[in-house]
Amino acid sequence: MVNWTEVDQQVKTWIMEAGASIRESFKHSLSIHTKSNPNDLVTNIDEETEQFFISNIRKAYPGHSILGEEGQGDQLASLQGIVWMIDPIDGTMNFVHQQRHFAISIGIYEDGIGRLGYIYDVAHNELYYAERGNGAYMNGVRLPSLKEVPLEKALIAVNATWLVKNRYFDEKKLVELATTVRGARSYGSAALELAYVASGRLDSYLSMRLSPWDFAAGKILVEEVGGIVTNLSGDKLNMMGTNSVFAGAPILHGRILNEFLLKK
Ligand code: 2AM
Ligand code: CA
Repeated sequence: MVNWTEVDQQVKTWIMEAGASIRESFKHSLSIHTKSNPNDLVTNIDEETEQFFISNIRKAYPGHSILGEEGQGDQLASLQGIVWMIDPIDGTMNFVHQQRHFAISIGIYEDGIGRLGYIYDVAHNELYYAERGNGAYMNGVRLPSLKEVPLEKALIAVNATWLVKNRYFDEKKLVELATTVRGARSYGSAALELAYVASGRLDSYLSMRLSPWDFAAGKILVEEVGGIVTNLSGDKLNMMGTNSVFAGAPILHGRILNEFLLKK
């Protein structure tokens, strides 16, 4: 049996330690490389932070599996058992260019079900976390259930680059949505954008293509405050591969889905 209270205390200690070390790194120059394309960045701090979590998890919980953005974790054949989904720095481009608007994101799943989720806004020292069945919190304060807002009063987040022609989704539907709602924003960190949905700072978040470590923690947070997280077709997310992601309170989620995303 897993002692979730103990795991929770342990993760929070590690996150605070990693966050302090990332803030300290602002004083030093970064080593930046590119991954799949010239705009897909990774730094020595992404790699060192992932390694920090992985070595701690392996020591404390040798039976658990790890899925990490920087590839230092395990190759998983299934989601059986306990799986840690880690993004050491979500929003690496913001980290490099702005030293803010990035987060450490950790989701802990048991047999494919999200148990604990953490999103730490390192620059603002804001820790969002949720435990399945026990609510979601920001710096110890419980987050209320999501309030429904009408479409016309909704503030949504969608990456600006998806509003121009792209190979994943009909951009015209997204432009229509973005110009119907009250406002559209692009923050550049999927984890933070999901934390903002969970805390009511945003009413919905849409992305065309994310990996499990980008949304693992955010999904738990949003669901704990009564929200819905699916792909852009309204289907359940696949926790083992890339997905489009769409989050919001149930009525707003349904309206956006039916009136914009699924519209022929
Ligand atoms: P990252 O910063 O950890 O790469 C940017 O809109 C958001 O999408 C970030 O959360 C970013 O995570 C994520 N993302 C996932 N896959 C991406 C990719 N191939 N290129 C750019 N951003 C990606
Ligand atoms: Ca990421």
